[in-house]
Amino acid sequence: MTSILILNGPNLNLLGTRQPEVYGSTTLADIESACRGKAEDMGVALDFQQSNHEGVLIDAIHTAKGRHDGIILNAGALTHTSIAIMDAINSVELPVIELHLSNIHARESFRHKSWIAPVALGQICGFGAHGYSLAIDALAAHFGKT
Ligand code: CA2
Repeated sequence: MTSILILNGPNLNLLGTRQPEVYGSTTLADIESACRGKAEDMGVALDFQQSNHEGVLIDAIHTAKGRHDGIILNAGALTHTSIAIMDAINSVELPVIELHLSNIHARESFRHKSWIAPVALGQICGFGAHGYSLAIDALAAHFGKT
Protein backbone atom coordinates (compact mmCIF):
# COMPACT_ATOMS: atom_id res chain seq x y z
CA MET A 1 0.00 0.00 0.00
CA THR A 2 1.31 3.45 -0.89
CA SER A 3 2.18 5.43 2.22
CA ILE A 4 2.37 9.21 2.50
CA LEU A 5 3.81 11.41 5.24
CA ILE A 6 2.23 14.86 5.65
CA LEU A 7 4.63 16.99 7.63
CA ASN A 8 3.78 20.41 9.04
CA GLY A 9 6.26 22.91 10.42
CA PRO A 10 6.39 25.76 12.93
CA ASN A 11 3.22 27.52 14.10
CA LEU A 12 0.89 25.47 11.94
CA ASN A 13 -0.54 24.06 15.19
CA LEU A 14 -2.09 27.55 15.59
CA LEU A 15 -4.20 27.28 12.43
CA GLY A 16 -7.77 28.38 12.90
CA THR A 17 -7.00 30.30 16.08
CA ARG A 18 -5.44 33.50 14.65
CA GLN A 19 -4.92 35.30 11.31
CA PRO A 20 -7.94 33.61 9.61
CA GLU A 21 -7.75 36.26 6.88
CA VAL A 22 -4.38 34.82 5.82
CA TYR A 23 -4.60 31.13 6.73
CA GLY A 24 -8.35 30.45 6.96
CA SER A 25 -10.40 29.24 9.90
CA THR A 26 -9.81 25.51 9.50
CA THR A 27 -7.75 23.96 12.28
CA LEU A 28 -4.87 21.56 11.71
CA ALA A 29 -6.99 18.84 13.37
CA ASP A 30 -9.73 19.51 10.77
CA ILE A 31 -7.14 19.24 7.98
CA GLU A 32 -5.76 16.01 9.42
CA SER A 33 -9.23 14.51 9.64
CA ALA A 34 -10.04 15.48 6.00
CA CYS A 35 -6.70 14.05 4.83
CA ARG A 36 -7.29 10.80 6.74
CA GLY A 37 -10.75 10.42 5.15
CA LYS A 38 -9.39 11.08 1.67
CA ALA A 39 -6.45 8.72 2.13
CA GLU A 40 -8.75 5.96 3.35
CA ASP A 41 -11.03 6.42 0.31
CA MET A 42 -7.98 6.19 -1.96
CA GLY A 43 -6.46 3.19 -0.21
CA VAL A 44 -3.38 5.16 0.81
CA ALA A 45 -1.71 4.91 4.24
CA LEU A 46 -1.20 8.28 5.92
CA ASP A 47 1.02 9.62 8.67
CA PHE A 48 0.30 13.22 9.72
CA GLN A 49 2.75 15.15 11.90
CA GLN A 50 3.48 18.69 13.06
CA SER A 51 6.49 20.09 14.87
CA ASN A 52 7.72 23.54 15.81
CA HIS A 53 11.32 22.28 15.78
CA GLU A 54 13.59 22.14 12.74
CA GLY A 55 15.55 19.11 13.99
CA VAL A 56 12.38 17.13 14.64
CA LEU A 57 11.22 17.85 11.09
CA ILE A 58 14.62 16.75 9.74
CA ASP A 59 14.43 13.52 11.79
CA ALA A 60 10.92 12.89 10.42
CA ILE A 61 12.22 13.33 6.84
CA HIS A 62 15.10 10.89 7.52
CA THR A 63 12.74 8.36 9.14
CA ALA A 64 10.34 8.59 6.19
CA LYS A 65 12.89 6.73 4.06
CA GLY A 66 11.81 3.10 4.03
CA ARG A 67 8.50 3.85 5.77
CA HIS A 68 6.78 6.15 3.31
CA ASP A 69 6.72 6.53 -0.45
CA GLY A 70 6.45 10.31 -0.52
CA ILE A 71 6.13 13.42 1.60
CA ILE A 72 3.81 16.43 1.54
CA LEU A 73 5.66 19.19 3.36
CA ASN A 74 4.38 22.49 4.67
CA ALA A 75 7.59 23.63 6.35
CA GLY A 76 6.07 26.98 7.37
CA ALA A 77 8.61 29.78 7.68
CA LEU A 78 11.49 27.26 7.59
CA THR A 79 10.73 27.03 3.85
CA HIS A 80 12.43 30.38 3.44
CA THR A 81 15.47 29.75 5.64
CA SER A 82 16.36 26.10 6.04
CA ILE A 83 19.15 24.70 3.88
CA ALA A 84 19.20 21.83 6.42
CA ILE A 85 15.68 20.76 5.42
CA MET A 86 16.66 21.01 1.74
CA ASP A 87 19.67 18.75 2.44
CA ALA A 88 17.46 16.28 4.34
CA ILE A 89 15.07 16.05 1.38
CA ASN A 90 17.99 15.47 -0.99
CA SER A 91 19.41 12.77 1.27
CA VAL A 92 16.26 10.61 1.37
CA GLU A 93 15.52 10.76 -2.36
CA LEU A 94 11.75 10.59 -1.79
CA PRO A 95 9.28 12.63 -3.85
CA VAL A 96 8.29 15.73 -1.88
CA ILE A 97 5.44 18.10 -2.63
CA GLU A 98 5.96 21.55 -1.16
CA LEU A 99 2.69 22.90 0.20
CA HIS A 100 1.54 26.26 1.52
CA LEU A 101 -1.89 27.47 2.51
CA SER A 102 -1.19 31.00 1.33
CA ASN A 103 0.22 32.12 -2.01
CA ILE A 104 3.77 32.80 -0.84
CA HIS A 105 4.56 34.55 -4.16
CA ALA A 106 1.87 37.16 -3.58
CA ARG A 107 3.10 38.00 -0.07
CA GLU A 108 6.22 39.69 1.38
CA SER A 109 9.36 39.28 -0.75
CA PHE A 110 11.10 37.22 1.97
CA ARG A 111 8.45 34.54 1.42
CA HIS A 112 9.21 34.30 -2.32
CA LYS A 113 12.42 32.39 -1.65
CA SER A 114 11.96 28.65 -1.07
CA TRP A 115 14.89 26.35 -0.30
CA ILE A 116 12.51 23.41 -0.76
CA ALA A 117 11.26 24.21 -4.27
CA PRO A 118 14.50 23.17 -6.08
CA VAL A 119 14.39 19.68 -4.49
CA ALA A 120 10.60 19.21 -4.63
CA LEU A 121 8.51 17.42 -7.21
CA GLY A 122 6.35 20.54 -7.30
CA GLN A 123 4.76 23.26 -5.24
CA ILE A 124 1.11 23.87 -4.34
CA CYS A 125 0.26 27.19 -2.69
CA GLY A 126 -2.58 29.64 -2.34
CA PHE A 127 -5.53 27.24 -2.06
CA GLY A 128 -5.85 27.21 1.72
CA ALA A 129 -6.70 23.92 3.43
CA HIS A 130 -7.86 22.48 0.08
CA GLY A 131 -4.18 22.44 -0.93
CA TYR A 132 -3.69 19.34 1.24
CA SER A 133 -6.26 17.45 -0.82
CA LEU A 134 -4.65 18.70 -4.05
CA ALA A 135 -1.25 17.56 -2.80
CA ILE A 136 -2.53 14.05 -1.97
CA ASP A 137 -4.00 13.85 -5.50
CA ALA A 138 -0.72 15.06 -7.01
CA LEU A 139 1.36 12.52 -5.10
CA ALA A 140 -1.09 9.69 -5.90
CA ALA A 141 -0.95 10.65 -9.59
CA HIS A 142 2.85 10.60 -9.37
CA PHE A 143 2.64 7.02 -8.11
CA GLY A 144 0.15 6.16 -10.87
CA LYS A 145 -2.65 5.59 -8.36
CA THR A 146 -5.21 7.74 -10.23
O1 CA2 B 1 1.08 29.57 3.77
C1 CA2 B 1 1.67 28.70 4.42
O2 CA2 B 1 1.23 27.56 4.56
C2 CA2 B 1 2.98 29.04 5.14
O3 CA2 B 1 3.83 27.90 5.08
C3 CA2 B 1 2.59 29.36 6.56
C4 CA2 B 1 3.77 29.87 7.40
C5 CA2 B 1 4.48 31.01 6.69
O4 CA2 B 1 5.62 31.40 7.42
C6 CA2 B 1 4.90 30.63 5.28
O5 CA2 B 1 5.51 31.74 4.68
C7 CA2 B 1 3.70 30.21 4.48
C8 CA2 B 1 3.29 30.37 8.76
C9 CA2 B 1 2.47 29.40 9.54
C10 CA2 B 1 1.91 30.12 10.71
O6 CA2 B 1 0.57 29.74 10.88
C11 CA2 B 1 -0.17 30.45 11.72
C12 CA2 B 1 -1.50 30.14 11.78
C13 CA2 B 1 -2.34 30.83 12.61
C14 CA2 B 1 -1.86 31.85 13.42
C15 CA2 B 1 -0.54 32.16 13.37
C16 CA2 B 1 0.33 31.46 12.53
